[in-house]
Amino acid sequence: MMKLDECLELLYKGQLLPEATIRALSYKLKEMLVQQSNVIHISTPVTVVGDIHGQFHDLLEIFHIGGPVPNTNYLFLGDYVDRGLYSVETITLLMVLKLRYPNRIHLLRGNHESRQITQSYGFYTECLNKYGGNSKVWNYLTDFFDYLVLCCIIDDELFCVHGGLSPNVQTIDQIRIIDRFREIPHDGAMADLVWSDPEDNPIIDPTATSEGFYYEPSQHFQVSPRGAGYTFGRSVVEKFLQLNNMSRIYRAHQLCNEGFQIYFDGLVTTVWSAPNYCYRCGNKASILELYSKDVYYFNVFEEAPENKSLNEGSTTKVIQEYFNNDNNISSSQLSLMDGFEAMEESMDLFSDAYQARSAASRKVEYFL
Ligand SMILES: [Mn+2]
Repeated sequence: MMKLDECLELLYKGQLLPEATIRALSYKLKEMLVQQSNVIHISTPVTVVGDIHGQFHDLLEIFHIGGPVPNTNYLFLGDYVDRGLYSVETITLLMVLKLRYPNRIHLLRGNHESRQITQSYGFYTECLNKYGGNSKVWNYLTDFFDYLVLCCIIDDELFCVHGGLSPNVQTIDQIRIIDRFREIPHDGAMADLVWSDPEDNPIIDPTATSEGFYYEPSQHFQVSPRGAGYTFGRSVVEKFLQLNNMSRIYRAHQLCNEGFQIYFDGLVTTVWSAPNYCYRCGNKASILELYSKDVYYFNVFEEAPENKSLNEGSTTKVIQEYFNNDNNISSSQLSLMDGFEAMEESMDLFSDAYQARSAASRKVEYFL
């Protein structure tokens, strides 16, 4: 097996590791993580990072603005893969850093660290594309995902998780007894922790009479528009924090235009770390630098220059070529979305151009 520092050298240059090395890394990490509780405890100072989604150049930018491992401690909140073009590079770099500096970097599981989800949102295809049509690397990596921890508690009072709370979880001890070494289930506590979202917008009902036009935001658990997990309101959060002697919740999982979003007067904060998400959303990103439990700084950043050249290069060109070559339907009759779907039928699924275009075509509102 390659030495870890040799792996890091290759990865920081953007190169791929050999299949056998990824197999060994996955095995070693599983050995390490099987020893860890579902809920790990760490201390400040630590920098909290939200979704990366295969945006490898933006991950390098995070280490640039936030400091490299091991000089800075990091907690990643999950969703390392899918959608971006460099999920393999992203997850393998984080894996090697975890093995090399196990106490300096911690990785939680996101809803995309799943066999089922990665088959639909790009990671499976990317593994096949980068490893000669062979799915072994995807198998090694998704087997490793089953060992990732679910939650982290910082300084005994900041609760961190990818998605949010669950109607099946009142106490943190109930999280500790989940059998997490498995694919993420469709429902139940483990699914909710990686899928749920806070909700504090008033619900507007256009059919209501004038005095009942604005409904109070729900205080409780509601069905999620994502089709998995729940949305949860302020009273759910207050009850959970009080019962567990926690002061705040940090989570990721939702795109934020400014890179972070604060709910319920600061009881819940979303950290989002994928700038210009899918190379098209135009959003900022942030990392949350926690110096102590009450002293922190949102380090906001924009996309790495490499993404811009990617965006102006292959994606735009493919889109233009598609419309230029289309003789049957005038482009004005096609919405851009329809055009992308029609195009997917005839393209090489493993090409970077396909991946870039398909990432660019996805909706973001309720994406998984
Ligand atoms: Mn997510």
